[in-house]
Amino acid sequence: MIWNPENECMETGALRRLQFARLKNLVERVYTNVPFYKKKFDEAGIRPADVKSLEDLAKLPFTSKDDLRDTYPYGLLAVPQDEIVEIHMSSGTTGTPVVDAYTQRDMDDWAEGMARTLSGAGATRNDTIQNAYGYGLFTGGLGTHYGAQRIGATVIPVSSGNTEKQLMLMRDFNSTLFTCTPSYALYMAEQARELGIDPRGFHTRAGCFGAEPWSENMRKEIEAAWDIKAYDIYGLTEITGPGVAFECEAQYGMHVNEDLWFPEIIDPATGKPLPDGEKGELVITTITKEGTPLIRYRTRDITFIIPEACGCGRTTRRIHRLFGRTDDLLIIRGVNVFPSQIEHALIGIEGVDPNYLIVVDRSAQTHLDEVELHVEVNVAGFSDETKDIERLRSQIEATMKSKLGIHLKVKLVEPKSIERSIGKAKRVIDRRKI
Ligand code: DLL
Repeated sequence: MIWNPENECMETGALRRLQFARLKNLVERVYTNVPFYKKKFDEAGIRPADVKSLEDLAKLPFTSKDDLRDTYPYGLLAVPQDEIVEIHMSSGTTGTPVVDAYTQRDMDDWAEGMARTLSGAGATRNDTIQNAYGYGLFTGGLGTHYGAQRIGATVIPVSSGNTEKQLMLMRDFNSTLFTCTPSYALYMAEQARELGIDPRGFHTRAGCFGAEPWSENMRKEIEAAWDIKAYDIYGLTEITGPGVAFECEAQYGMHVNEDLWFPEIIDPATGKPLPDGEKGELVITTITKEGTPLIRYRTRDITFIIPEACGCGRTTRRIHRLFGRTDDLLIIRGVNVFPSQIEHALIGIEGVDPNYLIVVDRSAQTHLDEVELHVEVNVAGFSDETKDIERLRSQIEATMKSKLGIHLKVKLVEPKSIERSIGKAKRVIDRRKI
């Protein structure tokens, strides 16, 4: 279902004109109201009047996560504080958190983005949406909540965790859609089976999963475990939250709500814009945002814009499933590896589950980086025989060598011993002290 055909299916020329008008307005607002932007523009020798077309966006300076941290908490406000109705913050495991402040219009745009997202997964007012993203400062819980309310569905605000309760609610209220991180969707299915419940027996028919990297193979696993359609959804705190981009029934690429959030792809090394179809870093400009607008925000997420039009009727451009983040890139003895590539290589190896942990350390003797890949054996692959374990271990090492071109030391661990997460899964432990 298309929530807002007028905006989502707009003729491309009209969409570009709308985006340009919004961009022009944004540039003037931030130049006048935010000293941080005035300084940045002045240093770059740019005046708002120099932005004469959408292409001129490329002349504007980038904004980075460090800029957000340096201006914590309210340095990027573009409106008087009494217009702010809500704030959210990144989970920020490292350093100062980043803040997003919303006016009422920003809240409306967010609900709109999430209404489109849930509709993309087939949701209507007749659905019961069980929302297992965490509520609070994290944007997943409340963002999904606002979108579900906008479409008039019944929302169950259960938040993350408490798996047995999740299953009980799913059964008693016949939840038709559910939302959580993809890793938690798999974990919930695993827990259900352990309790003797077949997760395929619920009324659920779809789920919207995001907030962390996942793969096509993980989609297949979730779909099979629950007998549902699993849709990829994308967003980030700095740019409002979930609802920035979402998959439609084609399940290939996520439509960016680009009348609200304008996407570009750049070469992360040079900062130069790349044409559609080329992989690089996603950069977003919040063209309608009032509270904390961002110009050319470097998301550090790697993807490309799918050049072909989608068969669903939406004209908004799609980004490919994310490949990883520029800052998650592990450089192991000079070879670039993303955790998602390791996950991908693991799928299809019999006897193991794609539950893994990458432990990076630096040898005190050789000063070289050493990577140990912990892989969970599944019940079928579990054996007391040392030779069986050894065979599986060398098979994984050989697969990694052939698919990634590097030697990774593999350690097999017992079924269900890698910690499960109710939110974003932690896949990398970096013990290097550099
Ligand atoms: O994770 C917002 C969100 C909530 C998105 C619920 C989707 C669903 P942050 O905590 O600020 O916000 O983390 C944003 O998570 O820059 C990506 O690196 C990653 N991420 C989000 N969605 C996806 C996805 C929320 N579908 C960061 N695939 C982003 C891969 C994702 N990575």
